[in-house]
Amino acid sequence: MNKTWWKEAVIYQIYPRSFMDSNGDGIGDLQGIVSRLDYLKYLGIDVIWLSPVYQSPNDDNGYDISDYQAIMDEFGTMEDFDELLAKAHDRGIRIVMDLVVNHTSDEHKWFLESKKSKDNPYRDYYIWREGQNEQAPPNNWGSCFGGSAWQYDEATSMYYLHLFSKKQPDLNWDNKEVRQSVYDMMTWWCEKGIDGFRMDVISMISKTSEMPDGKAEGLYGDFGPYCIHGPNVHKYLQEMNETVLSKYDIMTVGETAGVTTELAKQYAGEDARELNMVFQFEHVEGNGKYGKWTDQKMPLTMLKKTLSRWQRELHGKAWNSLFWDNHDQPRAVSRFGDDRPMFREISAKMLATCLHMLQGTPYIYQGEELGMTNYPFQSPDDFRDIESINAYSQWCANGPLSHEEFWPCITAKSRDNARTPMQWDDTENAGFTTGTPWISVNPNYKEINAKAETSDPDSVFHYYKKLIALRRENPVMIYGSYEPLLEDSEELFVYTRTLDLEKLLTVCNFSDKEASFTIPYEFVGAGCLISNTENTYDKAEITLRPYEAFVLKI
Ligand code: TEU
Ligand code: CA
Repeated sequence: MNKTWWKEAVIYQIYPRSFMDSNGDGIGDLQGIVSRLDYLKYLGIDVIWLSPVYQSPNDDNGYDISDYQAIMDEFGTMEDFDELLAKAHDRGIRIVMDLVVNHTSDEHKWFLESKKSKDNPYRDYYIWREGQNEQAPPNNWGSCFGGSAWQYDEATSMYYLHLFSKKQPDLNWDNKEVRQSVYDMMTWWCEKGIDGFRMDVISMISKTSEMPDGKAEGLYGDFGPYCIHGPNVHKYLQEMNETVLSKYDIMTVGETAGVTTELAKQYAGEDARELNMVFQFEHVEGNGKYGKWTDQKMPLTMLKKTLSRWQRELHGKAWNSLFWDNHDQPRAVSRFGDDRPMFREISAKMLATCLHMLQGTPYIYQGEELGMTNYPFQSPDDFRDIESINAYSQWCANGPLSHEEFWPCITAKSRDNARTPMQWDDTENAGFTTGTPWISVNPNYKEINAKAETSDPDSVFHYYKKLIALRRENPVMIYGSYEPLLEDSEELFVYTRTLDLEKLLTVCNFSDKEASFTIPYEFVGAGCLISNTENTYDKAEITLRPYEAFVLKI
């Protein structure tokens, strides 16, 4: 297996709007990030993945871009960006940009032109179709954010496709000029010195030319089979790789909803000449009660089965990215751990151990390193995210479910859980802003914040710091092969990693009960690399505390 810097790196995701506000307008910004670079350096991360900072009307918080080569006014200027890049580089931290090119904003100049007339030079930059008749869109597809995936446009009496909000029209990747415009833009950023791209829904860029109705469960049909991993997606990514990516020492990670291990090897195989790695979602999707909305936990055996399959099937062939959460997911500790005060810290450390000992590049989402939790939503008015607002309306206010039925599901999964402000200290608004934050701060900031945790050696923060440091000293964490143990246990997640003569045993108790465990013979008496308790592991028969985790090394 080739050794590369991005396999050895730990990545930290910043959602700029919620990270740090420098000027008191309640919105996080680039100077805010600059002011916290030393915090990130102290944590020890190698790379920042910056969620979109481009000009945007913010229908979907920057994932609707109106100018790819300008910075969102609220976040600062291009000078601020250049300063951030330079100061990150000074500290040995690389910056990976979010590349959102499945769609643009409807306020992007390409779309403003495109909708003007059928013969506009930009017409074919987007996906326009005639309706089936006066009232009906071209087909029954529903958008990810509710409603039809087609929007009627009066100027030319045609519909355009938007797999996300109607302010996010999908680009037509079958148009060579679209592809060239995107590659030019990417080259411009690479020339600036950025260190890579996280590619938003990149598995959706190629659509089938026939667009039949999709299987409908509710009002709308599923576009998945016609738009995800479409006919030319690999061709376009290879072209992108040849035209742009291969010319720079950068890393790429594709967000590829619905990806299987087989497809991942095509997108991100060692010799694929497409991407370096992909985000897979099997372990965070599962089957919801109402679409994605559910308050059910995935059984541990299922979680392990999924992660183990990805570990084994990609080993030596493609590279995993490892994550529990991001800006679209609930908080890791609330979802996979236990955010009750008595268990929050220990379960957050357990989850960190479990993830960082797997093979792949770990991604830490801002605040995860503090064990930040889901938000205690009180009413639908608390939501800021378009997905949650639309879902509440579609399923509940104007739909089949009662508030009581839907509320536990939407609050468990709302993307706003991840988007509350970073908790820096115990002063007003958690030190995030001196103004009024754009989204409420989690009321638990007095206990859970960076200031308290950086000064407490036993904190979740210091545990992450230690895990990151261990990665530097233990190539087996990066390149070792993976073997699961106790696959049928609903309490314990246990696996080994092996590289030449080095071997690690990772044991994690995912339950709130004690669990007994027999340390395999070869590890009895082995050294302990890390543990989230003060326990020692020199006897074979042990009893793990609730959420205990440890790693032994021979
Ligand atoms: O997400 C795409 C995606 O497939 C989903 O995870 C989606 O965000 C939603 O949660 C489905 O329930 C990416 C971005 O990460 C997300 O923030 C954007 O809203 C979306 O693309 C559109 O750009
Ligand atoms: Ca600001």
